[in-house]
Amino acid sequence: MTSGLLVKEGQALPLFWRYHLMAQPEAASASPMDPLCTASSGPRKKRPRQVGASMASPPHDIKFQNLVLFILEKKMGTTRRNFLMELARRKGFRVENELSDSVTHIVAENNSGSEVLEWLQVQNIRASSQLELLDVSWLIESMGAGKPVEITGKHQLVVRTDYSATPNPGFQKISQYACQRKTTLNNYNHIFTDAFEILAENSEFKENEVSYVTFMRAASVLKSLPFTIISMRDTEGIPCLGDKVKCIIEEIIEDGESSEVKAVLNDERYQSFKLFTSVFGVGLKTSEKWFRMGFRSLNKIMSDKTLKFTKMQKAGFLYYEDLVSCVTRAEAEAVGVLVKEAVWAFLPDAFVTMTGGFRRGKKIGHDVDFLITSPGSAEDEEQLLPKVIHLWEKKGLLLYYDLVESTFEKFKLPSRQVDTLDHFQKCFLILKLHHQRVDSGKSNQQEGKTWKAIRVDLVMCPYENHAFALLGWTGSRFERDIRRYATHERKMMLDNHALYDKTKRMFLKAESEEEIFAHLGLDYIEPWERNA
Ligand code: DCT
Ligand code: MG
Repeated sequence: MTSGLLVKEGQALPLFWRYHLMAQPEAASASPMDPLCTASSGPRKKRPRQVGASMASPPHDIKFQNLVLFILEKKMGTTRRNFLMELARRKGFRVENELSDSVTHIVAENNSGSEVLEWLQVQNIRASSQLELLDVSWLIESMGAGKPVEITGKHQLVVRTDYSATPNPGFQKISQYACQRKTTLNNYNHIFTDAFEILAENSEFKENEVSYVTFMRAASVLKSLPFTIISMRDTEGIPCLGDKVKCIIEEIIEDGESSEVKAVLNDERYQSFKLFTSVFGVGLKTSEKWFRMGFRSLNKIMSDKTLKFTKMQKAGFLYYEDLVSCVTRAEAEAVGVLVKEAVWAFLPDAFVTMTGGFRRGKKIGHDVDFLITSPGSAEDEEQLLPKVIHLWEKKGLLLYYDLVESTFEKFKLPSRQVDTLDHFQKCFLILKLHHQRVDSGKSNQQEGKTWKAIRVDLVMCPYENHAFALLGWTGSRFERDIRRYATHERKMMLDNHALYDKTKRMFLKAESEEEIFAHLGLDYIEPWERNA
């Protein structure tokens, strides 16, 4: 990293700066404002929100032409950033609203150099070695001095560059977002990810969202690693691994297991919730109720005359054995044939895509998910699922269904919730899959029973939303992280229906998943690399 101020000559100025320089406005009088925002003079009046401070405020003379500053909003906040930008401009500094090639100095607060570099990487910007990464103290001192002060070590943000010392050569910065990592089913860290998934599940049972997210993110990032963690040094530079998570990794490295995971697996509440939620239609609320009532086994629950079950739970108990035994790929393909036959009988031009875990290349799943869309009329679309259900009912293939009507509204902004269900018309089913459709002769077939009950989800979406629906229904943690990325890194809102750009105040259309990634400035990740 260089020290001292950099001179970059011959670079074209952005248009609005050229305008400012040509206009030669009078410098605004620099008021003795407190750059640390500590002084207050009387009650604070609410000022109208500034959209891009330089546009809203009068232009100022640039005294230091060779410096182009960019102030990072991350961890600083919009208000303080706007305030510092305005003040620096009044003092004659050139401060850019947006990060561009002309920027020579990035000023950040409460960020390490590595964090700034990570942010730049998320923006798809390569930091040149000439770019100064500076703490806000340098800007404050410079504004106080009325000129750029000399950059010393205390101003420069430290970047950890000793990656070559880690035992994983070719080590690259790993993003905190699953949508910037490739995660295949080739998991080199099962011993850790299994542990974190159990801890995450236990947190979910306790409705502890923070702890759930912590363990899921840890499991997710470890699944993306192209090597097995064998020592704590291997965890250096990997995001999403907090102190608690690292303690557990260390214990597993040393003892081969985690005492916390062992305790969870032996915990009566965890065991009961695991058992109860394995029944289709039973969620956390019902599990809690049954656990409090003292139930510990499904047999006792099923034979209890005082309990009332929903239609879904009744089906869950009735087909329990089939539903807990995983769906194989061969079974999923056979269901696919049934779905296509039925759909195409009514809408020959419909597109039927198997989504969920099977699209990501998984060999087994708990259900089979399908997305259906058609370039035809909305009425045809609306009628399709009821017709398919009716057909299967007539053929005796329908063991259970719940048709949920669409609540989709075309211009509704995408949801901020990362885990809410979408508004498309959908049907949750249990289908009877006859064995002749799959490879028969399986050992666990019940005597004389020629079929297996399979959970199937069908989702019907308008043609213009199908790329978003496909991305959403292909799923895994990847889906949550791409939405989080859109919100925090791109000021966009993404859900299963649409992508909305808050800066441009417009919906961004996409015909394919590739286009959605492109809108977000992300490299495309194939479905089988989304097993985050
Ligand atoms: N999905 C969604 N909104 C939700 C829940 C799920 O958009 N609230 C999407 C994301 C994943 C996809 O649906 C399929 O969900 P599951 O079948 O539960 O997951 P899976 O990855 O297919 O796992 P499994 O192999 O167990 O079926
Ligand atoms: Mg699924």
